[in-house]
Amino acid sequence: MTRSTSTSAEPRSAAPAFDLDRIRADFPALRQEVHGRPLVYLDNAATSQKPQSVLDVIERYYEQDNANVHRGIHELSRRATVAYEEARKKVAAWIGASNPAQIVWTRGTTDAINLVAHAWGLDHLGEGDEILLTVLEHHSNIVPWQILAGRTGARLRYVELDEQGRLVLDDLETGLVNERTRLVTVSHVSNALGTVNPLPRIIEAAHAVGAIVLVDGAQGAVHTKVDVESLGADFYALSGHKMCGPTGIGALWGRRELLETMAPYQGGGEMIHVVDRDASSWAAVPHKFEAGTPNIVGAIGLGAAVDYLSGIGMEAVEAHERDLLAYALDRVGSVPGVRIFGPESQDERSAVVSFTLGDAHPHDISTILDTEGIAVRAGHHCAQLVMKHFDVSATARASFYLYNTKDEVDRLVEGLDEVRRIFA
Ligand code: 7TS
Repeated sequence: MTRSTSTSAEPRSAAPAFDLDRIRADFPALRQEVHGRPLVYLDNAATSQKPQSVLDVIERYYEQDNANVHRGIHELSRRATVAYEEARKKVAAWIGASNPAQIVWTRGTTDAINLVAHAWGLDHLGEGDEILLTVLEHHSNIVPWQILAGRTGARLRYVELDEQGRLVLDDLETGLVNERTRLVTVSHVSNALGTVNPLPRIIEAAHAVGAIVLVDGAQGAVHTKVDVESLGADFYALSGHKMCGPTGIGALWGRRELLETMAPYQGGGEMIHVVDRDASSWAAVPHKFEAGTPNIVGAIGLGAAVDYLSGIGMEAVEAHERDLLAYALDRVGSVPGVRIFGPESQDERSAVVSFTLGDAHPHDISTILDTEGIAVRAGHHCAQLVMKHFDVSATARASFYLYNTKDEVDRLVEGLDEVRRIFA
């Protein structure tokens, strides 16, 4: 993640100043009490809250424009189609893709990864080929490849982690990436630890042996400005619900030559050119990968989320989160008995604090915090290989977003003091 080193006194962009009170007021869900206390929502790596502008766009679509896309000549269908395709352009611009046709709508990151595993993997992998993953991955960037390996005879290999939860990349140069490697798949940012992976080095090593690279961007584009074209990966996957958009929508960006030569993922309406009795031909990219009635309102809602985040400016979001993370690492780290997982250098981490507290089980930590109105996630975070690496069954995880405050970090720390009292 590129970090801005400028201070808040220096103008960074034309975006308006970062006004935290105004931003919080945009999110209705933040204005509630939970168990009699003002909600402190620190489970943003799981999903983010939604601003009013996104909720309004969804409501307006159903009230006024609801129709199926790409099929009707009538006015409502025209409006729905225009809004749906405009949203695709917004997501493309958001991640630096010059061609919106390279954005395939999916249900989310998981669906995008499965799309690549099926539509690319089944045709390109065989016995003896290697898929390189990392121990840091979310299960959705492991299990699809295991299934694919089972079907094709390909072998899975892993980049290991060091004691700080960073990828051991020196292994890339000593044979882990080799002439048998066909695909390297890696997260931009770890959901379990917040580790920010050095993508350029990984992409360079993969491309040097002719392998393609998929980046799981579920926790990446959410927090930082991404430019897929200069990044140079072959696929980038993201989920709308983690970046202020609705659930059930996400996107896969892919290199055009790959998307064009890949087989369809699913068959059905809208993905065909001509259907005959025994065979059919396919619609152009990206529609070839979008069988059936899509999540129209999801796409439009994600477009509104992109508008919202663009209006604030990702540099400002990043600077705020960086400041908050420094404060949280310091405050949570000073609670007696706390062990924080992940890189020591803040430059190598994103807005996640994954921790344990003495002998308290993370589920108990989370339950006690919940009684104080504080939402954190406890468990393996769909990253059991990471837990195994650190020899723990679970951690508690506070994950931050643009609307979180230092006061909320203080509330978290007070909650942890309560956990300590109970377990003393
Ligand atoms: N990859 C990463 C790095 C993730 O963090 C997640 C979701 C996914 C893939 C899957 O995304 P989905 O939108 O398709 O479900 N991560 C989490 C989490 O940390 N807690 O709940 C979901």
